Amino acid sequence: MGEAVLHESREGYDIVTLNRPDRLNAFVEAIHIGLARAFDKIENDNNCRAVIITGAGRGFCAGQDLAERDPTIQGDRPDLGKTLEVYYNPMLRRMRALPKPIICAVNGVAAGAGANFALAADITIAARSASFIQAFAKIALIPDAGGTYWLARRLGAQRAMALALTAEPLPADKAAEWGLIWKCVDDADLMPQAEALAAQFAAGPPDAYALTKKALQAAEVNDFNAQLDLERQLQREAGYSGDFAEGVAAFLQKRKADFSRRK
Ligand code: T3D
Repeated sequence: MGEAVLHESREGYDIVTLNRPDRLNAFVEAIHIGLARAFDKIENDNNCRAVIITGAGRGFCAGQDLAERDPTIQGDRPDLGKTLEVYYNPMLRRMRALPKPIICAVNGVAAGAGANFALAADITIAARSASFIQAFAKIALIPDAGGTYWLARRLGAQRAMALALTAEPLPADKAAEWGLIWKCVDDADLMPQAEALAAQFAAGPPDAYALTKKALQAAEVNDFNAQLDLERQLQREAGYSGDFAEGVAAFLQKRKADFSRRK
């Protein structure tokens, strides 16, 4: 059996691939451990300035591997709160806190926690053949892995509730039309577009990206005045970063900005 998570470094960005294609990359402990290892490296590597997460084979991720929840093996009253707190939630918190853009390239079906893992990326792009399924109701669970948070914020009450209660697949093009993800592209264009975006971020201003991520996350809870105060504080940091001076100089000199140096 190969590695459950593949991790490659490219010029300025990393690609992390869930790799259990025969199980549609369903989550098992080895995937959680592989993702945690990948993030250990990504968080500490200044050469990695953006991340792509994708899946091997025809699926992106089918959520929790249900073979691990077989009631004849693990008992019929498992503590799922514990598995979320030990395995899923730490990873989702790390993704949100990472001061680098995360692009999720959804190559096929994304179901259960797999769908919501995809939605936790900063930018989610999906292949036209992909779909998003809040599969939980079919096995008598609620959407987890951040699903209730993203559905309620991005879709509005009716669409969020209907997807959660019916477990109907949402095709990628409709997910983009509804604003659940950024865009849907032809299957053959998925990785080229994700990599072009990652390369763009790798050449962009890292501090501005980190501060933008922080500002937009805070906007989910702040009122207008608090957000204006935060923008003032973060823009001050952006101005001090040195990249602003380079960006303005490049504009005035009609050349491409060079954000390659770090502070
Ligand atoms: O437990 C906790 O810690 C709490 C956290 C819970 C989080 C969750 O994610 S709960 C939700 C779990 N996921 C699901 O309920 C989805 C189950 N899968 C499906 O409904 C379907 O497989 C799909 C709609 C995703 C795709 O359907 P299809 O027809 O394209 O593929 P398939 O034939 O169903 O799947 C291909 C193989 O993958 C198949 O195995 P086989 O027959 O070739 O040996 C199938 O059993 C396997 N597979 C797919 N999903 C899972 C899975 N095996 C284990 N666990 C899965 N989740």
